Amino acid sequence: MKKITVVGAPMWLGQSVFGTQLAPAVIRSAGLIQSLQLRHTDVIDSGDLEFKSEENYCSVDDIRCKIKNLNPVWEGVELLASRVSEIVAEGRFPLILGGDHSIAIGSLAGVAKHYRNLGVIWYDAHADSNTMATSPSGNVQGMPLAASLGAGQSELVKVGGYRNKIKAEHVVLIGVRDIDAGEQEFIERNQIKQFTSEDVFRIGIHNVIEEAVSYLATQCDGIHLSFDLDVLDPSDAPGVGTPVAGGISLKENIEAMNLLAKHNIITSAEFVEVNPLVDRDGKTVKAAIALIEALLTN
Ligand code: NNH
Ligand code: MN
Ligand code: MN
Ligand code: MN
Repeated sequence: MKKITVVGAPMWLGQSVFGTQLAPAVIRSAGLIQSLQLRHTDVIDSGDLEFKSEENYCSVDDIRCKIKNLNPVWEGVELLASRVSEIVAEGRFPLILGGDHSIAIGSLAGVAKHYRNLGVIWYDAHADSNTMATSPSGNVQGMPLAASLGAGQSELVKVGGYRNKIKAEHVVLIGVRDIDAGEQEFIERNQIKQFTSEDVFRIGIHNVIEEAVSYLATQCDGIHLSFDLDVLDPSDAPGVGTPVAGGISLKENIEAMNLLAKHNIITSAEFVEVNPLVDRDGKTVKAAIALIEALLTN
């Protein structure tokens, strides 16, 4: 039984496809809170943070404009960092609903304060290890892992008032299959452990999770799960801004969440990148709920 606080982070300015800001409300209206309350006696829904929603509000000659919407994204993730830190300080499990993946900068800033060696399982088709120098898009969505490791734009690196939230040796990427050249270099230089989608097909999701858990469990005093729905095959999760073919099925991902639940090692989690406006038949919303239910079964 966990004491869970759900917080919505309705961000979309970390990328360009309008709609991810609607995910927390849609996921709630599809019954997430009630479903969690069937499994846990102490579930608080603390609502959505209030984020600004105007695009590009820095001047064009500002160097920071190379990063799309830097100011509002930065303000938003600072807010999230404070809220998440409070939740952890209360001894509760933060369940964060994105929003695009830029919010992970805030989640990790809020959580990592409370741990000496926070581990991270980063479930994603992408590596999210770009900096302003390597990003092909300027989207903060593609930078949160690098920023949390201390690389990139100083505002993003210093969210929560400190740098280097996590160490590269405590990160495991799962499901990656669309890595930019600069990211590949970053991953190799930092020796980040990764299981590509090919690895998952080759050795099976069960073995991947077991390996990831034994890699992290001995070194870490907490593990944050950052789950980008685009890790799923687009046939199971069409409602994301940047779908990538050849993903892992919903069934296998649920198995993965069940295993993580069995090991009882996840101490905070976020589910990001659901975009209800490009979803089909609520598939991606329902997938997110099924994954959360599997992770948080007692
Ligand atoms: N790597 C690309 C970029 O940095 C795409 C990132 N998109 C994501 N990341 N959805 O998870 O722009
Ligand atoms: Mn991502
Ligand atoms: Mn992604
Ligand atoms: Mn270590």
